[in-house]
Amino acid sequence: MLLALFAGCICGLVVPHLGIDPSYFKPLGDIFINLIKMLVVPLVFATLVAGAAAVGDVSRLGKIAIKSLIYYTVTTVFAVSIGLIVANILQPGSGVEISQNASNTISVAPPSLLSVFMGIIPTNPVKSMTDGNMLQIIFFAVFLGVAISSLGSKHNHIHQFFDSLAEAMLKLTSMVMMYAPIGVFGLLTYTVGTYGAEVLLPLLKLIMVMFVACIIHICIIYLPCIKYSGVPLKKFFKELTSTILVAFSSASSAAALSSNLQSVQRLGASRPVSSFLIPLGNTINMDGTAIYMGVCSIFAATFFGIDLTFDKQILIVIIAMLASVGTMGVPGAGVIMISMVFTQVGIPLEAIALIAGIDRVLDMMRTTLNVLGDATGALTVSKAENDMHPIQE
Ligand code: DAS
Repeated sequence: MLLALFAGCICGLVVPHLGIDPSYFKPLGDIFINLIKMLVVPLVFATLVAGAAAVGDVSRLGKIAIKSLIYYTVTTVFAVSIGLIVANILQPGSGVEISQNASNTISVAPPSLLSVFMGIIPTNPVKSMTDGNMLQIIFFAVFLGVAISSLGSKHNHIHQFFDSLAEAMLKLTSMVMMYAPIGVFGLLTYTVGTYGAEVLLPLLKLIMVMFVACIIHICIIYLPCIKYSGVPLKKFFKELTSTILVAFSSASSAAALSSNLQSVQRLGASRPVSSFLIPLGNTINMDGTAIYMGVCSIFAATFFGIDLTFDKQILIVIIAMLASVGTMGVPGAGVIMISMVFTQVGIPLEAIALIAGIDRVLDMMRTTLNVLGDATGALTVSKAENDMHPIQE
């Protein structure tokens, strides 16, 4: 993907001097954008129904589930908010402004926050899916998942169907991501060839802003939680070194799941709590992805000259929190899900192509934060349950 980024930049700088119109390359990118649009609705629906059915009837899962969901909600809201605040201060997309009509983008006029809350309950779930109304899709998927889990073992086949559908959508996502380098090459050749090389400077700033936001989140949220759990900081990061390296290098929190589970149990988290929270957190707790969605929303809006009012930024917190719940722990999942956030607040999806070129770097950072959040959550809830064991040396 990074090679596609550099190839697209070089090609974008060269083709205008050869008398070639850069817009000849745009269809390569439009195919990528349309493939992403194709994935979002079925991927979110299937993974959320399967995820909600896995969590099951919250009353049955008792205090652990409620404490876990409170921890995940609070830390994810903080994550998006930190991403938005840092990006508003550092302005990663400033320097080059492409007005929407110039980029021929199709943008959705964002609804007001009140109409979003009033409209979250779908009157026709099928219409919600054909309209791509992500909040209504998420609302219906979560309720359907909990309903499926309450049907009991007699209807396990329904749960298995949605699990299989979620797996199939994951496979389709990885197939679409195989085309991504071509799409990124086409869109970057068109973008750089049309707007010039200065369009790339904000990308480097975007990586820096993401890094700063992640460090702030660790210091403000995770360090106090680790201290509360009674685990020494040095021991925590030493024990999680292998998990961090797996997450950073693979950009997949699913790949780091088993290492993360072993690490938190060695750090004293109880088996019942850790074996519930780590897999659940791996599925629905993605603080790094939430930060990424906040930071990239400000980057894309600034880049395309869109004014994100306070109302719209509150909407981004809600959508990004829900979108991060639906993001799977595989490479590149976040760049697909961010289209939900962009669509809902009127940011052109073409911004995804710019971000996709450096997404691997952003993915490595956000995935590392995702697994750190899962480990911290398991230790925090274990401590809250008074169920911590001695640290294994
Ligand atoms: N790479 C995903 C993960 O494994 C996160 C993302 O793409 O946002 O957690």
